[in-house]
Amino acid sequence: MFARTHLLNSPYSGTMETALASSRQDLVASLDLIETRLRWLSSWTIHNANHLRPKRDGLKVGGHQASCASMTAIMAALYFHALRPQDKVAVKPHAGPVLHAIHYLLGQQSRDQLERFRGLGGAQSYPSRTKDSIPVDFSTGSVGLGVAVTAFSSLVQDYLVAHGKLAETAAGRMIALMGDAELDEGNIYECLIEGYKHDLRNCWWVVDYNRQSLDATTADRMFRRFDDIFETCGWRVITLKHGKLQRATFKRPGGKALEEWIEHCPNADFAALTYQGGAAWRARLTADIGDRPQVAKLLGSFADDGLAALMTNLGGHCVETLIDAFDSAQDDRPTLFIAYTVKGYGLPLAGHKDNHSGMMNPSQIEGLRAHLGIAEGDEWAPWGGLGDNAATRLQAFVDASALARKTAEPQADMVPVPARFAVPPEPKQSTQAAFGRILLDIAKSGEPLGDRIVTTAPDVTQTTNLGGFVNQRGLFRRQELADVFHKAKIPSAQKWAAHRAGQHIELGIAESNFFLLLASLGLAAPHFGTRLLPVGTVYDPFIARGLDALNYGCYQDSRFLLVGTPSGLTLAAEGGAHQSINTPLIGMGQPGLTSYEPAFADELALIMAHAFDHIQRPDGSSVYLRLSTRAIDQVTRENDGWEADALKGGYWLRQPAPGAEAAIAFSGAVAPEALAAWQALADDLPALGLLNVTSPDLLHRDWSARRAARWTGNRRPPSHAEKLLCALRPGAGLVTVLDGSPAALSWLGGVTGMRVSPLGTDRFGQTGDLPDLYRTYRLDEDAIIDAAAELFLD
Ligand SMILES: Cc1ncc(C[n+]2csc(CCOP(=O)(O)OP(=O)(O)O)c2C)c(N)n1
Ligand SMILES: [Mg+2]
Repeated sequence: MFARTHLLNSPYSGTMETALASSRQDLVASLDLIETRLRWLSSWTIHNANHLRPKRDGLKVGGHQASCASMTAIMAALYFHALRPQDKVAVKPHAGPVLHAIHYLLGQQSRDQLERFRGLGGAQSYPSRTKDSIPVDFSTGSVGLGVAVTAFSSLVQDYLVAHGKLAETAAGRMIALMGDAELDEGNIYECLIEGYKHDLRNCWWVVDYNRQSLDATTADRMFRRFDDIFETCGWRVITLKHGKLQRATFKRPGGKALEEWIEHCPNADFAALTYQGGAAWRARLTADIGDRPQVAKLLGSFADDGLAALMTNLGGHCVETLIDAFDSAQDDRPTLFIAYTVKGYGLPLAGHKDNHSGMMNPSQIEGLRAHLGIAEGDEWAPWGGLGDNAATRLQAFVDASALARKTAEPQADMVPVPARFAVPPEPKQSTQAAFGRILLDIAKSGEPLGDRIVTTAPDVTQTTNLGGFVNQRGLFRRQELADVFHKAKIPSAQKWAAHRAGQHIELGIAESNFFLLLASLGLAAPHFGTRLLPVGTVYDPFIARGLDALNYGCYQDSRFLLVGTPSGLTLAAEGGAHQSINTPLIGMGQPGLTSYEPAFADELALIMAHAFDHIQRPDGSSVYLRLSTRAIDQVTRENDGWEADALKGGYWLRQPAPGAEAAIAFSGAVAPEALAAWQALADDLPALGLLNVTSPDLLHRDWSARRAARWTGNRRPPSHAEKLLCALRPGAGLVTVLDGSPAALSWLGGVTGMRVSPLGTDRFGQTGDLPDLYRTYRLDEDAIIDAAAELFLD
């Protein structure tokens, strides 16, 4: 009876599959065989990379056979039973080879790729969206992030459903397959809290609960605590502690005592006994509970191997238990499956506390091969060790799976971006104010662009000037939320009503969540077929708090616009912890992110129009704008000749005369000081140039690519920095200045071989007003003049 119900509910109710798995027994048998194949192929892939492939560098190749074997049953049951085409999975990084093995069985991964596992151009160590040839829904690697990102993708999916861009029926489950040590990562709990606030749904996290981390076995004290934490946050917790065999045995005379013994067995003891095997289990159980006649009889009914198999028959290795658990959670409630497992299950490494990086030696893998009946030379055969009939049947089974029917990721249309945005007209303004104004204009414009922008901020919506956009477009929530203050007619500049059509996703102060949400929003196009244009604002210094999550988003080639504001010493009265110093270097050093630090509103308008286009282009990237609340006098332009250069990273705000022997190069909010110093020096140095560097990042990248091109045969024209600086005479002097790390600009001296006097901040800030701070940290006009003088003193 169960089998019928199961098949009706199953995504595999196609005729072929029904014929193949006409009974639950068939389904279980197929999944069991697939589990074995996954365990073998993942082990062999790692073995090949470490022991068979020639090595040139003496370095460890690595791979995690024990972490893989821990999850093979979970992944077999998930991928070939529970998964639907619309579901997306983040795979525990160290189970990457299992994912490759799954696609190998499906004929979607080549042997060549597996043979080059962890080699150049081969299957990646950890699943990678951008580098792997198989479909990967989420990259993983930095533990914890791949888990939490699924919650945010579920929120993005809800956003698209609410905005009519995705049918409710097309909504999938966002699934994380996670290691238990990932539960130690703080970002998991930040995400749980945010998920609860947003009424998270359609999310499954499956914990491979092997109670081992990298270093050792994990703390017994956490037993049941995870249930409490997740249930408090609205999750259903399903614990898969025992497999079918264990549950059946517990019902036999003496079984209750055995169950209780397991219940109280410390993690480390359980792991050690697992490693030692059947005889050790028997000795220990006999010593602890063997004085009870029924227990003695029960133990006596198992041979040593059988006893070892019984004791490790945990829920996460029992396909039947797994499919029942997955089948029981068919609504949209977020669900945590705690699947008890043994790290290294079915391998000689099982349970050893050092098995994380442990690997089977050649004779051990040979033993496993023989045990599985795989003929020598057949190691790569997808169904090696199985008879022809079984192989054909299993191939048909996997070919009929939802995974096999999963289509390639959709290509989303580009959202048209106006050629330019109106420049806010105020003669004196800050880049942050201009940013808010430009976004407000977009919100009011009725352009398609405005409908696709989604804004978010970690509790700094108002102080980063997103308020105008939010007032226009509202907050997003699946359930409407009234603005109590507005209803009560209490005056407030900020409307805070939430509804399904809202376009701002409110977040608490957790920058890791902020970056993970940006990463998820920025993957809406490939994940769900609708492009969203995420705009996230954060205080510039607190970018550092979410740096790994930012890196994670960029690594997946997610596309968003990040605005760090306010920044630098211009947060004067806020004090040293709020004054960002090294973010210009983060902007330069982060792949997948192009950073700009505009000084004037018209530069910002130009760069924003470019950015909304750039984040949509296949060869584009995410964009980071470092802005400021410092209102400065805007410059008047004679023409728009500066624009093209500004988009390349810099332009001459004051063109040097031919053969000039010096220039000042600045970025961002120190423009007034740079201009004043230029003016003051003009009498003595009439040829002096003033270079406005809008993007140290672009200038540097272009320059180093040009250098590299010479050796890689991809010739490219002289870099923009070279073109700009060759306006000066060879050996000229350069004063560089920005409100941040001086290293962001001082490298410019190397471009054509110039002497440099670098100014910037390289120590913690403090409270003060801006004149005091700029004087103290030597960013004022006098400092620039002194730095220029220094160039000529020697
Ligand atoms: C953020 C981060 N810190 C450290 C590591 C190194 N590391 C890799 S796996 C691991 C422990 C994994 O344990 P668990 O999640 O339980 O997975 P298992 O291999 O036991 O299944 C650690 C510390 C990492 N990948 N990411
Ligand atoms: Mg573990």
